[in-house]
Amino acid sequence: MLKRILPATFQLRKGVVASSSINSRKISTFLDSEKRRLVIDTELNSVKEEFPWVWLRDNCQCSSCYEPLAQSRIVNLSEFDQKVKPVKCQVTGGQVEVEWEDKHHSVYDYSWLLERSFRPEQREKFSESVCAKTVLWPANFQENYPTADFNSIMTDDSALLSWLEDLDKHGFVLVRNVPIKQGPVHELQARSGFRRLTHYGEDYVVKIKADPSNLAYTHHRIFFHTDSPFYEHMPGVAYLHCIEQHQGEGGETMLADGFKAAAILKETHPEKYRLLSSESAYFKDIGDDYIKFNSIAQHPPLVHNARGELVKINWNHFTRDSYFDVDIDQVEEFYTAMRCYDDILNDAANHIKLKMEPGDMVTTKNLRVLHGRSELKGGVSGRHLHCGYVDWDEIRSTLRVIREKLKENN
Ligand code: NM2
Ligand code: OGA
Ligand code: ZN
Ligand code: ZN
Repeated sequence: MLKRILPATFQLRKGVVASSSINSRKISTFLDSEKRRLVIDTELNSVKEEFPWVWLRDNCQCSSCYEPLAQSRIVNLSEFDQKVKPVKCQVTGGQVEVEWEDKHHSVYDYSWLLERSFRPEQREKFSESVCAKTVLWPANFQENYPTADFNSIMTDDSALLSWLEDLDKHGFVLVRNVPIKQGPVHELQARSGFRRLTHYGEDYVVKIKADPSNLAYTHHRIFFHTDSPFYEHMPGVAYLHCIEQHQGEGGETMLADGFKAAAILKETHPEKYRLLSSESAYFKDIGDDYIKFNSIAQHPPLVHNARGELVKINWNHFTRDSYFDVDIDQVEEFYTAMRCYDDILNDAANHIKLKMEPGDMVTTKNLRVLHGRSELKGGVSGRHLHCGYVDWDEIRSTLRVIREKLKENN
């Protein structure tokens, strides 16, 4: 059952399980009727493990409750009494057996239970295995940003893993030595997940176009932004492959760590941070490209998850709508807060700048890192990027698949 890399403390415990200590009853269990929990007490570790009865019953692994091939629960919440009580429990041969008052019988691997410990430290470890802790860009990021080699990513699973881990940790990796033609974006999308379709198509070309459907297709500068906040579900990673660069001045890529800028805002202007987290703007995109589109979504600029962690930035002045669903008394404060965050992004200490060369590909986690482009001076340009997106869920999934694959091969 146990497939993940286990934290050190856990391996110790697994060792205990594998030994005869369970059979020699060094591990005791008891039923705490007041708290309605199964308590497991090991002699070797003073820490008690406690499991709520309702959770144990909900996670019974027997064939009437769980389908192992589909790894799915097959009993509905309505199909067991949430107040059901165990009448007996015992630990034998690495397993914890529970007999319930309704005659149901459950068996859990001891190690399986410990992995799912409710202790905050264990929950934190699991949470970090689901999503890497963000590493904010250090002051010298301009000189030290992560890079990856296209060919290595395509042919070597450890190189693929490093690229995706860097993307997970830092939100930006410059991929180098990419063949200078349209195509490699598709190869990298397929290697890391699959294409995310948007109303600009399953890929898109950034060039100066005669009939631009987006500001990106003009010579104008594009200030710091995350792509497509006009969607409820924005694309997770943007792949921007340079096939031809602007010959004159401009066309540089600017990148800013939106989470770092937010941390600075929180520290220096907590009220403004709160406002950008609790009030929303509309973002809209109307036009005709891959399909005729009229997209509109409402988001706070700073989005947090149920753990209170910042998880997503919605920042795009060129698609921010003029409709504004904020109490009229808060409008000025909202603008001041936006301006303050934007100033932090624009502070040279908080962003990096690079002018891609043909064969470079910017890969950027769109939920966290803001990108921009300086004006294509002169207005006429052969600059040509081939671009695409992959959803962040697919990147996280591929990360885990490749980790497992590399572990199995070792
Ligand atoms: N493009 C480049 O949010 C945006 O408008 C970003 C998206 C047109 C696919 C640009
Ligand atoms: C975009 C974009 C940057 C560039 O296409 O979304 O931001 O360098 N382009 O042209
Ligand atoms: Zn069962
Ligand atoms: Zn963009």
